[in-house]
Amino acid sequence: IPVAPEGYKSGFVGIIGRPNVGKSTLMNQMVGQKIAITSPIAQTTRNRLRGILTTPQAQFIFVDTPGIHKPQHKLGEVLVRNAKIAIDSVDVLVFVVDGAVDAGGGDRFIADLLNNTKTPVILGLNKIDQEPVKNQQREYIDQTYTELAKPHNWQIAKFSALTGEGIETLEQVLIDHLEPGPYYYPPDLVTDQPERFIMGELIREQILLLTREEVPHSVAVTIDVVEEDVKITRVLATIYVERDSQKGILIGKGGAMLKAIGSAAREQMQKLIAGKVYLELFVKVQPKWRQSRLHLAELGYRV
Ligand code: GDP
Ligand code: K
Ligand code: MG
Repeated sequence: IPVAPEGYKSGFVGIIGRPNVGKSTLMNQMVGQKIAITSPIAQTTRNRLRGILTTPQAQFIFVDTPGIHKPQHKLGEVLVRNAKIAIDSVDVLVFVVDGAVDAGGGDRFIADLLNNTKTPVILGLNKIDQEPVKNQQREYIDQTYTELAKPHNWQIAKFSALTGEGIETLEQVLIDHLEPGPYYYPPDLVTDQPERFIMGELIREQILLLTREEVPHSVAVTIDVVEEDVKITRVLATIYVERDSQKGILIGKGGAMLKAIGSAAREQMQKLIAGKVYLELFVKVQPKWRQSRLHLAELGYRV
């Protein structure tokens, strides 16, 4: 890693918020490349994922997180505990909210979590490109977020993570909160995750988008082979499900669903590697305990 120029700034930017407010979309927009998968489905993001933006002035390491919601069970408590750790371990936070709808209990729950942190918070009012839902007035919506921010003295930044509107301003606001520091990552790197991990995620994204709620979120994907040839990169991947019925849905009539998943994922992968991809998908049924081992391995644990 090269030595950063005199006065160079760097630091970690945590992206938090309710599910589906656009955290992963924001990270992709900031780094200028799709590294985190996004979908209208909650719990699309499973792991903490870092996205790196290196500009002549600063290096930002964005930390995308799974959405925070009020815990209804033990696993939820773990999520909240992890979120708290994430909150305290970054230099600045973007608390993303959905600007197409008024502030709700979910946002206030997170605001309360932020009560005791020393980390500076920017309230990121996202989706300004979108028409307000539920016939609400934009002025009214904005007012509810002004009130959310007020007791904490949070600065508000308005933007669209989807179109990029307002993103440069957000970048400026963030720079002001960074201290002088080194390059934490090589300047040309956009994520801390290996390409293989993102490839698996791109397949999982298409499964979420195309099968919707029919295949549970527990589906796991492994990338088994990546062979780079001069003209094409050959990728073999396995999708693990828990039941035969789920395998049936994934494969579809005459293999139509798997074909659709494969061709959409392949297109995304071609963008990722900027080259041609040949993708072959396999579907395997595996009982839950085997899957959870797989999942742990995916998260970097030794199993
Ligand atoms: P996350 O769960 O907070 O990571 O949210 P995602 O990034 O997965 O986005 C959830 C949904 O909101 C997806 O369908 C996105 O396309 C959509 N979305 C995110 N940002 C924007 C935005 O600025 N404008 C609009 N119209 N949609 C957005
Ligand atoms: K989502
Ligand atoms: Mg996400």
